[in-house]
Amino acid sequence: MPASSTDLRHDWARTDIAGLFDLPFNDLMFRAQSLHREYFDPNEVQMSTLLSIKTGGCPEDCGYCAQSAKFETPVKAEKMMSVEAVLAEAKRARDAGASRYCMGAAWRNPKDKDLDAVCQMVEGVAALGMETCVTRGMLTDAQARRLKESGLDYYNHNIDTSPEFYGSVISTRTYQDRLDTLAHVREAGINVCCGGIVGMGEARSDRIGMLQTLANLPVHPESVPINMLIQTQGTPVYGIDRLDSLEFVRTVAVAKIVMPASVVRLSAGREQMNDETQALCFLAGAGSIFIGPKLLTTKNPAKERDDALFARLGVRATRVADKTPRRHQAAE
Ligand code: SAM
Ligand code: DTB
Ligand code: SF4
Repeated sequence: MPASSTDLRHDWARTDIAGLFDLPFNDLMFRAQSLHREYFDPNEVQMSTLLSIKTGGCPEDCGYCAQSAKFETPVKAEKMMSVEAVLAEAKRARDAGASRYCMGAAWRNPKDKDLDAVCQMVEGVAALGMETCVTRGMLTDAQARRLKESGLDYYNHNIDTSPEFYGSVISTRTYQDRLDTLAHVREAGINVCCGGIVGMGEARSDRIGMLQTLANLPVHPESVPINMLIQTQGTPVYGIDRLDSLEFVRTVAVAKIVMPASVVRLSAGREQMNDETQALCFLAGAGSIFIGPKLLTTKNPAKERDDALFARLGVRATRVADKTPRRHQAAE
């Protein structure tokens, strides 16, 4: 077990991770929170805001996603937003307290012309004093280098689930394609944001497999989003049984234990969670959330609800000046 920053592991066996999931809940929470405190201020939460810069019409078939052109969903394809419109939204998000702006596009892999516009958005958002994050599908090494040159801080690209379950959710790109993109991002010197999605009917063994893949990457992702499935009519996973909220909290806690220096993000699904479940996620070591009324295409809690929750919990926003994960990977 990692006991300190000098001890980050990359050789997790599935049985080790299964043993963590099986711990009595109180022991699991104690372990996760104790490790979290070694690396982070336990009462600070980093806040990002998302914007969909190119919505819908995506050629991929991710079975959870309302933006895939393969499914009949309420989300319709739109053109890419202009650089000016994106920067106006980013300024609003900064003024509402977000320290990072994440721009998402429903592309399989972008054309060079589109990448030019994304680079201008990154430069403009950075000039507003915010960290930048982009998520827009697969990247070649040259594209990753180009984004790095524009000043991009983070690239989000999730492995989503275990290698075995992956094929029942997505058929248009492979697990290896995703790992290749992550390697290009890492090699370009961009911080990696990589996690997954739970509540799609996967087994606990798949949640274990997903966390094993993440924790055994050569360098842990700096940011690890754990998304609770938001169900949208028309997607293949619509109507599936909701994952037990304590199993979701366990997943957050185990992610923290296997990657203690990473920022685990309580990502999609907060709108459907009560305050108590969110509080347990913070106790389990979640150190980051999305704020603002919308994720990409779905609802996120309103500012008033989040403000009330943070006040009840005594949670503060991480200041931009404190943005670098403390001691991250220092001993690797
Ligand atoms: N199109 C890009 C891609 O897939 O790389 C970026 C955007 S995609 C929306 C980013 C991640 O959001 C997905 O990998 C998935 O983990 C998560 N996500 C997408 N739809 C979701 C949903 N309905 N509920 C929860 N998480 C979701
Ligand atoms: C991530 O892991 N979750 C965010 C972000 N990365 C891009 C996206 C959540 C999307 C939820 C569904 C929607 O709003 O369309
Ligand atoms: Fe496209 Fe991303 Fe949705 Fe998959 S998750 S269908 S790649 S927008």
